[in-house]
Parts: sequence; structure tokens; C-alpha cells
Amino acid sequence: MKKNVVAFCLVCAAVLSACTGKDSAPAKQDSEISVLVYITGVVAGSPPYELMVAGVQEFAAENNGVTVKVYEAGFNQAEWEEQLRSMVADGEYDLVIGSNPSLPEICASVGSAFPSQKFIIVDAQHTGNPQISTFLYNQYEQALFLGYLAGLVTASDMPHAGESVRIGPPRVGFIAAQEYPLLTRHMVPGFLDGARLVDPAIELDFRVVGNWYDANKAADLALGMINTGVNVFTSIAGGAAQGLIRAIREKGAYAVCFNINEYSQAPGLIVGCGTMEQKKLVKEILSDVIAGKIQYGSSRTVGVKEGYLDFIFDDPGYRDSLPPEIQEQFETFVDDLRAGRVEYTIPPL
Ligand code: RBF
Repeated sequence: MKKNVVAFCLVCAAVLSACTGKDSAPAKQDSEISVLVYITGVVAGSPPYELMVAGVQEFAAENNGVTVKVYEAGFNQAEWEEQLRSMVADGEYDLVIGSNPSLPEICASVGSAFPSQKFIIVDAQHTGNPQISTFLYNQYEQALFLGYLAGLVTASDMPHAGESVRIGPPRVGFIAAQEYPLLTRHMVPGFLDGARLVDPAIELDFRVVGNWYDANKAADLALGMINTGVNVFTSIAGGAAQGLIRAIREKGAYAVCFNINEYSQAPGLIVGCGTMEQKKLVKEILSDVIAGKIQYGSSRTVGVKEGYLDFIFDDPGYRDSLPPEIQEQFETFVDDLRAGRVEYTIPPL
């Protein structure tokens, strides 16, 4: 009898524990989240993607219950939508996070077949879709201060820019991988506006590589531009930007870089680097996801004043390469921009 009672109790305990799930696999907690990092290209060589992946992985390491899958969709843009559709089809991911101005439209199309799928896209602007939240960097501002610095350098008598080596009017160059609205409406106009605050006669030579990986093509473009008098460059070209760096080292010209610290790639020639606080933004976004604080359907813009775009002053590549009077003028300009003393109108996207 005693044995039977014990056996009965054991069975009850087993049933109870199965019901409460204590001895079986732990039940999914509210704070558990499965994230797909959808890379529109490849991670290596593309600062916005490298920083996003680093941010998501750091967040996962610092918080329990966050699982991460990084998927590189490659350079064939015609395949991005189909690949995203197949990645989200079985509902494995609570959230898709990406960084690309062209992603919201793709997500809207894919999401219409999977109404509970959520998407958070940075470096993009899209409103009115209850499945999508976006965060736009105010790249007009970064382009404006980088353009201002490029203008100061091209108007200076630094070794590769002065009267003795100048061909034609002061000219700055912009090499882009491809044209898209954020680039043609914010970044290129911002860069030229910034340069023309130094000297309204400065001209812009704008060239397009045609993809995000062909460094040889970017080098050819840059060499041709240097031959016609461009002596300060910038670029938005992902991995292809390596070709520009090769060209300025070979021929002697300057560059200012968007989004990340590149000074060491061409000491004395890369004279200014901006920063995009993508890692910080992505980590903040993920804590908001867990706290249920993301507003889907809306877009937030972050820039210099909000602390998500800045410039790296504290590097020998800047400090030791530029004449003190250029540094002084540039620092005053960035202070003015931070304090809202520089008036500008951001063109609509
Ligand atoms: N930026 C990169 O660094 N690497 C890329 O491969 C890349 N591919 C892009 C593809 C498309 C269709 C678009 C619209 C933008 C791409 N960008 C890429 C640009 C990137 O998302 C961002 O706008 C710029 O880097 C400026 O911050």
C-alpha cells in the first residue's frame, strides 16, 4: 500500500512538473527574442553593416534569451526580396533588423504575406506600416561638415592642394557605388553645400562605380578625377572605396570619410572621418524591443545634435595632418552645427 502511495505521488509530481514545464525545456519567456540581421550585401568592408552586426551581437552577449542569425543576401539586389521572403516564411524570427534605405519597401512587400512579422530598419525612412519601424540618420548633416572640411582643404596650400599643384578651379570629388534618394538628395547636396560655405566657387565632380565591390573601377575613376584637378575626395562605396584609397596613396590627394575611423588606411591623406553611432543605436533599439517601446509605423531621425553622428577629432590622422588654422575653423563649424547655429534646410527624401 505504502509503495502504491509513493508511486502515485511520483506520477502526480511528474505530471505536475510536465504541466508547469519545470523539468522539460524552459518555456519561452517574454524577454526571449529571436533576431534575424538581414544584410543587404556582405558585412566585410561595409561600415554600416559591420557596426550593426557588432551591436546586435554585443546586445545578445549582454542579455539572456537573445538569439541572433546574421544572413548576408549578397550583391544581387534583384534577389533581396525573395531571400527575405524565404527567411521569414516559417515565422522563426520575432524581428528582422536591417540597415539600408531600400529595405522598407522590400519589407512592406514581404510583410504583407506575414502580418505578424516585425521589421526594424535603420538608415531608412518609412512611415505608416504597422509592421515596420525606421530610424534615419541625418546624413545631410554629416555630409555638410565633411564637405566643409573638404572645402577648407581644397582651398588651402597643403602639399597636394595648393596653387602650385592646382589644375583649374578648386574641385572636390564624390565617388558613389550607386545612386539612390538618400545619396542624391541628402549626401551629395550636403557635401557640396558644406564645401561652398568655404568658397562658393568650389565645384563637385560626382562619379558612380555601378556596384558596391569593384575597387578597381573606383581606383580608375579616382585616378581620372585627380588628373582633372580633384584633390579632396569622399565616397559612399562600401568595399569599392578601397580603390579610392589606393588611388590617393598612389597619386597624392586627400579624402574625408563617412561613418567610421579610416585614418590609418592612408595616414596624412585621409584627413577627416565622421562617425555613425550605429552600434549604440542598434543596442538601444533592441532594449526598446524587449521593453515593448518600439513605435511601429513611425520613423525617427537622429543626427549630430542627438549624438548619433559625429567627427573623430581625437586621432593623429586629423591632429597631425591638418594645419592648425584649418582645425580651428573646422572645430568652430562643428560646434556651431552641434549648437544649432548653422542654418540649413534638409531637402525632402
Ligand atoms: N553601404 C555599404 O557600406 N555597403 C553596401 O554594400 C551597401 N549597399 C547598398 C545598397 C543599396 C541598394 C543602397 C540604397 C544602399 C547601400 N549602402 C551600402 C549604403 C548604406 O546603406 C548607407 O546609406 C550609406 O553607407 C550611408 O550611410
